[in-house]
Amino acid sequence: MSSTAGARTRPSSLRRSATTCRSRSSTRSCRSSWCRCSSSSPPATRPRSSRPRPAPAVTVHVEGFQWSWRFTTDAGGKTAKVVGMPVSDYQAAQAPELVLPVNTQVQFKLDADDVIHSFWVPAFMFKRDVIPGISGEKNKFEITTLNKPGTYAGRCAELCGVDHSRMLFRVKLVSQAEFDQYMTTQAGSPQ
Ligand SMILES: [Cu+2]
Repeated sequence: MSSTAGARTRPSSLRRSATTCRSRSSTRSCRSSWCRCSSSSPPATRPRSSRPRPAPAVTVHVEGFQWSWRFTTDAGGKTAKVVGMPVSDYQAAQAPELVLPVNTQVQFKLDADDVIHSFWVPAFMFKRDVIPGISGEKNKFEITTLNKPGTYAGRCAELCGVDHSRMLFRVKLVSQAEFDQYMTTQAGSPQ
């Protein structure tokens, strides 16, 4: 019992150095003092962050202006454009509508030429400022859309001028088949 207890109390570094390399035919990799090849663990894999990320299925170029939005959607080699007009709360049904598929990775690129706006969809729990001088190539983010079809309200969250409150828009989430149909019918014909 005493010999077993003694082995248990040895420092882990000593246990490692006392064992021999069982998993490698060459001792070349054992020259480094940090080598722990005796543990028979596989070689380190590439860090997760270095793996290429899949391209988003849909890209939306969002342009804020006084006082509405322009949405340019690219998906599957097709492009659809929506140009909005300022609307009041009681005209919300006429607000520009951004159509997206449910449960899909979407990249938003944000641009503005006049003043700072803020793109906000409360149901997505995300908003981001749209800033003149910072292009959409730098000011961008990705989300996965909700997995629930429906129409979700959007608005500007930055006081940007006298008609700021009229910068309403809608995000309509539809099935992938409906989205494909939308892109086919809307491509090249701005609303
Ligand atoms: Cu605003």
